[in-house]
Amino acid sequence: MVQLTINGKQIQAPEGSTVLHAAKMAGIHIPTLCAHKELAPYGGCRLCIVDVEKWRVPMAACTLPVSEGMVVHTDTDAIKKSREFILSMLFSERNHFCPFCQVSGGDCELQNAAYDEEMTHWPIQPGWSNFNVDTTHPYFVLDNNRCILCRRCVRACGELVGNFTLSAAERGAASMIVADTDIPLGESSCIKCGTCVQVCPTGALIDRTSAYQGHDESLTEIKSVCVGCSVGCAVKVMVRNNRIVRIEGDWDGAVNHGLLCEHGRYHPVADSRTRITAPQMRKNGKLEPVSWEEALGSLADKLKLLSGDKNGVAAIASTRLPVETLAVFKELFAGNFKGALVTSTEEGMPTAVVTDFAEKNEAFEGKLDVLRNADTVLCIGANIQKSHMVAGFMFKRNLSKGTRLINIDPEDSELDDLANVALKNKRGSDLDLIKGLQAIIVKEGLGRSPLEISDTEGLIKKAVSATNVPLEELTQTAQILARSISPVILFGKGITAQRDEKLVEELYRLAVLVGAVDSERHGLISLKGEANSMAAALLGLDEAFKLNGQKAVYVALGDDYASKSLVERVSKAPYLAVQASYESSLTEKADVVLPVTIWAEQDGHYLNLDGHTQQAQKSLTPPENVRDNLVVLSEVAMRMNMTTKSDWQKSILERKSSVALN
Ligand SMILES: Nc1nc2c(c(=O)[nH]1)N[C@H]1C(S)=C(S)[C@@H](COP(=O)(O)OP(=O)(O)OC[C@H]3O[C@@H](n4cnc5c(=O)[nH]c(N)nc54)[C@H](O)[C@@H]3O)O[C@H]1N2
Ligand SMILES: Nc1nc2c(c(=O)[nH]1)N[C@H]1C(S)=C(S)[C@@H](COP(=O)(O)OP(=O)(O)OC[C@H]3O[C@@H](n4cnc5c(=O)[nH]c(N)nc54)[C@H](O)[C@@H]3O)O[C@H]1N2
Ligand code: SF4
Ligand code: SF4
Ligand code: SF4
Ligand SMILES: [Mo]
Repeated sequence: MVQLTINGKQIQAPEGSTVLHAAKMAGIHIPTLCAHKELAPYGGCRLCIVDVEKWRVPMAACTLPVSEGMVVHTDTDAIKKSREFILSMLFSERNHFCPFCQVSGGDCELQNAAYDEEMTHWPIQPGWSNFNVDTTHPYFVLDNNRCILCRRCVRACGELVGNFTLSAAERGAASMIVADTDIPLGESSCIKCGTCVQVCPTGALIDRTSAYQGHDESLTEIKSVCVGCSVGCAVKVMVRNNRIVRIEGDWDGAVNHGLLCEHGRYHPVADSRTRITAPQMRKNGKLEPVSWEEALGSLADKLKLLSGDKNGVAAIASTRLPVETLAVFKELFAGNFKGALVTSTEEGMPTAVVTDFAEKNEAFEGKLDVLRNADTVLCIGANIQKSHMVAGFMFKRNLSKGTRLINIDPEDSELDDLANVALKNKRGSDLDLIKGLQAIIVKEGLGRSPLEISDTEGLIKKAVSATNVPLEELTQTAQILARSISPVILFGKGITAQRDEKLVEELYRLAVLVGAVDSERHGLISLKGEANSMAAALLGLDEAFKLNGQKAVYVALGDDYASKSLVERVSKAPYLAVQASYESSLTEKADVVLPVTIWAEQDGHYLNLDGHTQQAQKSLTPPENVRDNLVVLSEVAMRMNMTTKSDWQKSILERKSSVALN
């Protein structure tokens, strides 16, 4: 600890911390613009200047390390004057005619900083020139005229997202934020995560859908969880008049630390599917609106007739539903129709083999945080450029600093462009490939722990012939992995959909062999699928959905998309009941349709891919005649004279989890 004094207050701060940080800990406010808690200190805007006794010139507090006995002043007349001058310069360099700007009046950090200094005008004559406004991006607008060159956006795109799309072109006052080689944003390498917009302190980067929809002050902020995939990013849903205006990443999020991808930030706001607003029943071949009483009554009568018949009903639920709902769904169908086919829309494709392996071997997977410090990442059967993108950000940001990426995928993917090695193995040849890698490492004596292999040469030969990958590439991969200090292995549906538990077992052995997994590190992670994949697996809702003459099918789809294959399979059922939020080719085929809440209209818990249990909060009031997913299932149960008493917290413990739950 270091002793220093700020504004006469004695402060203790950890060695290596900045004066800005020390002041903050002591409750002393120093104004900033370019600083951001998730970004490395930059010292660009100079707004945080402070006086240090015995030092000749004021210093930027955000980059100044604390030192023993340092005496700092943040609010001397000289500092206040300098701060006003800095702000005046910032205002006069570009077009900051605030009344025309979308963030004016509370949402602009530049304007707020000026008001904090009690400035009413700036004395410097504006000397700016006009820049073009880039409106080519589908989700946001870049207006360099409002830019203060704090470079938060540039730093966020590189340091956090690892996409390196943005940079500053030209020098000094002519500096401009540009995408790639100064091409339109809409044609650039941008992956549309919106992080740059979230960090921009001014109106230079503004969101298309929420612009001019009211100040943040007039929005209600609800903390929730993205249900776009199993990463489980924490979000802040910004609501006005029962409408989602914008979704932001929650900087306090345990998993995502503020980041989101396009699917989390923009897709839910842009969803254009048609809501179902009243229960419907097929009458004379046509779906017609009916009352809840009639729809539920007729459905329960049908189900009662089939009760006890194990081939009477098949039921399938979306893994986007809260765990509370999934647990009641299971209780209703598995409990009431003993032996019936009761599963989830993912049919265990991304999870079944993982959970099966865990049942014998305890929790063997690690937490996503391990990716932050990985020096090598092996992606196998996982296209993280497309799915689970925020998990990808955690290591993509380090690729320019020396972290190596190995991608194993039979198909060409965007991940190949980032990879040091991209192996194009034959589809389904992964078991031979993994064993081959083990054999090469053992043969070359590179293993970090012992592994008994009887026929190394045989396995290596087999790997080459089965995978069609040249020996040199396999050897290179094995050597990179084995020589890494903190490797992590990520696997996805390319592996798990092969439904071969052996694959998980051999990946685990490889992970132990190269030190990805040992007593301290847990660098083996499966990506899983939708938001509650993990919960569905723990509830045992992971069987393949193979119909064999069931007399009725119940689909609890919620707000999920219906896959073509599911629609095909259920369309032959003699009776089809669907609880869904949106019209689709599935609801068109149903005999009874029950309109239910979407993700934002219901409360519930989600178990993300690395075992975090998180709570999604209701942000919107559903349309009048739409009911909660959980309530609908409970009402069906009640009409069948069942009471649902499901305790999901207990139910998920019936199976062993592949990762520690927290
Ligand atoms: N943004 C976004 N994220 C998502 C989803 C989404 O729709 N959007 N969907 C979610 C869902 S439901 C799921 S299930 C997951 C899926 O996410 P992932 O588990 O990453 O699965 P895919 O994206 O299908 O990528 C699987 C990769 O495996 C490759 N592959 C196919 N066969 C083989 C093989 O034999 N061997 C190897 N080594 N590779 C093979 C494919 O070419 C593909 O690139 O993503 C979830 N995350
Ligand atoms: N044999 C086999 N069966 C499987 C799987 C498998 O790998 N193999 N995977 C399982 C898994 S993990 C899953 S999640 C399921 C479903 O598996 P998926 O592969 O996810 O299903 P899709 O057919 O893509 O169904 C999604 C449908 O919704 C549409 N859709 C999705 N997102 C959007 C969107 O943002 N906008 C619009 N307009 N349309 C969209 C798609 O065009 C598609 O028609 O299948 C499960 N069943
Ligand atoms: S949206 Fe994301 S990828 Fe695109 S420029 Fe902004 S931070 Fe970079
Ligand atoms: S666009 Fe925004 S975040 Fe980027 S440098 Fe300009 S003011 Fe800063
Ligand atoms: S990574 Fe998954 S959970 Fe995170 S924002 Fe994207 S879709 Fe949502
Ligand atoms: Mo999935």
